[in-house]
Amino acid sequence: MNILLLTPPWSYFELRHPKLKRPSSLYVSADVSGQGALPPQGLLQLASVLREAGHEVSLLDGYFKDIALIKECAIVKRPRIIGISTITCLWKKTKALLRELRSSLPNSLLVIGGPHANFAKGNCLNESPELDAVVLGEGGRPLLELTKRVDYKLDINGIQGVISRGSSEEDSCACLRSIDNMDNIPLPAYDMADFGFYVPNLSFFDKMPFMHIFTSTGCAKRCGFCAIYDKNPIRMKSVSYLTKEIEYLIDSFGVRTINFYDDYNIFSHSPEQAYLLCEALRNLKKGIRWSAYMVNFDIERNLLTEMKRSGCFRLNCAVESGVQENRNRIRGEYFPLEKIRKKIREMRNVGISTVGRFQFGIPGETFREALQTIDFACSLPLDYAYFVKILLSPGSAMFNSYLEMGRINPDTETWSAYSDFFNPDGMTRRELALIIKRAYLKFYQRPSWWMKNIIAPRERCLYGGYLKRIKKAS
Ligand code: B12
Repeated sequence: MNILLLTPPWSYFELRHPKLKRPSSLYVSADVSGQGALPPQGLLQLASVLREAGHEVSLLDGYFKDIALIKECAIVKRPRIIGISTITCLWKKTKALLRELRSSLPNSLLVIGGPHANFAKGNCLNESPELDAVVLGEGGRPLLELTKRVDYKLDINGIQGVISRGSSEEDSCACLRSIDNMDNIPLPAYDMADFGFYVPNLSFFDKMPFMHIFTSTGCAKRCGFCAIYDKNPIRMKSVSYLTKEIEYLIDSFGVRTINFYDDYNIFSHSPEQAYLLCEALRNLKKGIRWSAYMVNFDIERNLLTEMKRSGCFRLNCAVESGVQENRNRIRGEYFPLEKIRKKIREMRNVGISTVGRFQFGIPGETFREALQTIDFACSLPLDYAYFVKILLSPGSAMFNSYLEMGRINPDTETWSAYSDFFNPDGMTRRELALIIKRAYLKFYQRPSWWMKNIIAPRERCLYGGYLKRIKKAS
């Protein structure tokens, strides 16, 4: 069967300035330089599952494209099923896309999945009359079942994990977990990603080409701001699977740098497996460079040394807050701040550079506490830091608590990508905006930081490479 997988049209510019006119493509450079744009891993995974089952799959990422172009591609392909991966801040755009697709392809089955589907569930069908079904949770198995039913012209109602016009939300939501063993799913369809088009965030940037990869699905943590892995336990890819995936990326696409993108990944979850992965990466002898997110600071120095030896150049550390109580609230665990300091020092001592992530606007956090966090960030031996308004994903505990306090407008269309939609309870919105500016100024204005990072020859060469890469993408 002919299936088209899409993301709605998007760019960071439009997400930041929804009322302004779409910029010209010259803007791509400015656009990606902030956050980086990466191929949609969810769709790459679904594409490989569908292809393995014998379907003909095409993939189109809406990054820097418009509805007209996407519609044109869809008309050329005439797919039987169109699957769209969407997030809450792009739901309005997705509805407009669905309208256009329906008008020109009346016989295609229109399906959505991804974070917004999991959050809004059956409401998506109420809000978009053109939509046929909403796939919840891990999409592979339900989507395969859906294609089978369409193939055999059977009723699509009553599929586990799929809400359709004729099946109730309760029946469909019983199980959102469709992957039992990560090793049983085929490698993501990396051949469908345009390696020349995407640029990673500066904090993962090194030698190009680059790809981000996931070591797991689900999560073992329950962080207050995240709703994604709400009901699903963690399932890890095995070391041999990961090694095969990385080797495939290197051999087939010339990849030289990877980032382990899951927040809570193999290095946080399973030190034994992490040692084995480092050994396997070293044995590959392909000189791969890698970075990772680091959530768990209870990591042995020996493992850090092994990580460095296997190519790790940077760890992106989720410090979150410099006030112990607020950190505990966000992470749902107690880990002493002073131990975090010690671990970051160890990372640097073994030669891994570090980025600290800090979030402001945690429920109850005061302006004075936020200032304490800035001081804490500046006192850590970090190479870089980034400071954001807490990235509340719709449906998370902290999001719901702000909603209950009446501090979030219940109209979903006002929920922007940059957490501009909530009024914090411990400080004013103005103070929250001010604190972010102040944090960046204070962290990056220190002469010691400039001496270390800008004047050092290796970093100078890295920034130069990054600017060149962005220019090429545009
Ligand atoms: C990687 C990532 C990015 C990358 C790549 C995004 C991309 N195009 O895929 C970059 C850096 C570009 C990015 C940018 C942004 N991101 Co982002 N990103 C993530 C992250 C960390 C992982 C997503 C991922 O690849 N997961 C791995 C894959 C395998 O899983 P998956 O995508 O969930 O897909 C599975 C299922 O969801 C389902 N599925 C997904 N799509 C579909 C479609 C169909 C048809 C079906 C049947 C099933 C299905 O099946 C898949 C396989 O099991 C998530 C957080 C998270 N932990 O999920 C945030 C997240 C998705 N991002 C988010 C946001 C807000 C953004 C930005 C707006 C920037 C920002 N302010 O943070 C932009 C918007 C860009 C965009 N259009 O997506 C939010 C979305 C919140 C929401 N509910 O709407 C999340 C959830 C983070 C958060 N704050 O909670 N992001």
